[in-house]
Amino acid sequence: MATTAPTTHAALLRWVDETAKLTKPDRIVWLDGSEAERKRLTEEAVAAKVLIPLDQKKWPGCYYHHSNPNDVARVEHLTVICTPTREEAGPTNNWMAPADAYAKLGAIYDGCMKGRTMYVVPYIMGPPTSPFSKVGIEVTDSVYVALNMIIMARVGTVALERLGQDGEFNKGLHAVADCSPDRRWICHFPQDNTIWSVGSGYGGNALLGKKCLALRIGSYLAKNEGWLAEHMLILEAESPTGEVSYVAAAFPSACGKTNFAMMIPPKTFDGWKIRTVGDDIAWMRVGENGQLWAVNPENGYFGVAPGTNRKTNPNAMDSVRKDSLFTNVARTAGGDIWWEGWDTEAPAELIDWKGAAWKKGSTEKAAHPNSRFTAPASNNPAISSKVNDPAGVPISAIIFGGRRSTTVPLVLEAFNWTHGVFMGATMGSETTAAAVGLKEGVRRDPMAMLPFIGYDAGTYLQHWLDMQGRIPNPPKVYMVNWFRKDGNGKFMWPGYGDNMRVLKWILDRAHGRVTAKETLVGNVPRPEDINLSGVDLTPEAARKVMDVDLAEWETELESQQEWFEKLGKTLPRPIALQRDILLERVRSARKQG
Ligand code: SAT
Ligand code: MN
Repeated sequence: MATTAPTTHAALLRWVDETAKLTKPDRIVWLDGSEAERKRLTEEAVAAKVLIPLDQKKWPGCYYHHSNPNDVARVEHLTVICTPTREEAGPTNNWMAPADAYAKLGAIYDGCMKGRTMYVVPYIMGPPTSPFSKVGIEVTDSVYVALNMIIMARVGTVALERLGQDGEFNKGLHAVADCSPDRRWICHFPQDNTIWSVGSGYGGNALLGKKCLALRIGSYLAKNEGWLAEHMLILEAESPTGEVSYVAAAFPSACGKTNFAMMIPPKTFDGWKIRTVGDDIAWMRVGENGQLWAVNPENGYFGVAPGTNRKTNPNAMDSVRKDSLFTNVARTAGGDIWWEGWDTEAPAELIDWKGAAWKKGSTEKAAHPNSRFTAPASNNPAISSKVNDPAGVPISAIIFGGRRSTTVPLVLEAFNWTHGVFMGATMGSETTAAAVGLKEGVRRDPMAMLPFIGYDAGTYLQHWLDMQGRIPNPPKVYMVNWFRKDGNGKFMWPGYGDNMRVLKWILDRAHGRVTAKETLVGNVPRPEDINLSGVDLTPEAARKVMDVDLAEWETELESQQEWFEKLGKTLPRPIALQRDILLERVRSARKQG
């Protein structure tokens, strides 16, 4: 931690100086990423009542944070792509002209750090020695944000060293300022490699390396440089014979990415090991053998707490045992924590996420549905040994998944790359608590990237199509759905560890070991090729959860029209044609009965 700049990078010094002139902090502190610094910042945060220590015997190095109750999730309606033209941002993003955005936010930043400390957080997204990695500098007025960044990215001297005298860096200006929803904006300037975020301290809005750099700015860079920046977990699967494979999987926020990335296989899969490379973001480039190689740009997990327990995700529970931060979960006066979906029932009394007394039996939730843990990846007992490999890991399969109570079967394999891109482009999901102010129901969420594509969505889909020409050895593409419900509104598939059964089939297919059955909308497993022994499922339910119902698919494909119209004239023609072909075939099959 230093109050004089530990760098001679002229452009960086100039930018920090300009930022300080605008925000007028009392003190500037540069982070070095040391253990001593983390301790000191934590003590400062406790003294300022930003953090509350948990019981240090039970939760060593763990602290609690209540956010402002008005600031608990991403704010898509206030998230803006600031490109010279509206067309570059496209129909799915909010847009502001760069000059207007700089002026509007500049007025809010003006003097907003008076009386406060400005933390300068140099960070690397990606393994420190990887050519894939990117350096960012986040300037923030929030010690809570600085401490989260220390967990989520590689922070401090390591980043300044990588930057050298004149390296390229993302300029991220963040201020919680007065945390007013009326003065809250998350603005991205892809052409300037700049992010301006104000008025929120929440993860996806404030930890600028995550959604803002690794996905929104990242996707823009990826299109220009010929790679993919995606909202995907990366997992490693080792079979009992020692075969190691990697898959990348996209699910919208709060649909179980962290659980899938840390899955424990069921008993009948004795000898299988699942390890985590990443739980939220994948940067993928063409590498050796013409395969797609992925790195996880992050260094920690910012996971949804409710529903996480020793049964659903023991590796996550182990990951949060020490040196972790908890935001908006429930706590006890004695420094313990609890949330809905914990292993045991709620204690008689809690302090709820707003800081109010809570009694067992209350109809209010004790933890916020989007309450989070921030945990160092190195705490995960199932971490892959490849997380710091500069080359990344070779991807055998890409999986797209949504939260759908009907229509989408447990697993569906794409016929080819274009069909796979179509599957990703038309992914739908029922809304969750990870973002505020969304209409209930199915929203189309291409590649789970709707809130994160930093440019025009149709152009993004074209980029996906174009990648085929760059990947000599492409992964196979799948769609999965763990969330199908029966006639009584009950989930049919047990999910969690049992998702291994689906993953095993995907790996068998990816390695060319089993055949599949072709349906009109994609390939599905033959019953003998998917191991359902020991799963809590009647044969009838097993059939239903994997069923392709053509009447439902006709409705599904018809309903995609509205989404395609929204995408407008940059929607790639091959994607529109995919839909036409599928719809024609489904209609004629239904006519024939
Ligand atoms: O809230 S975050 O954007 O950080 C996490 C998520 O929604 O995926
Ligand atoms: Mn996410």
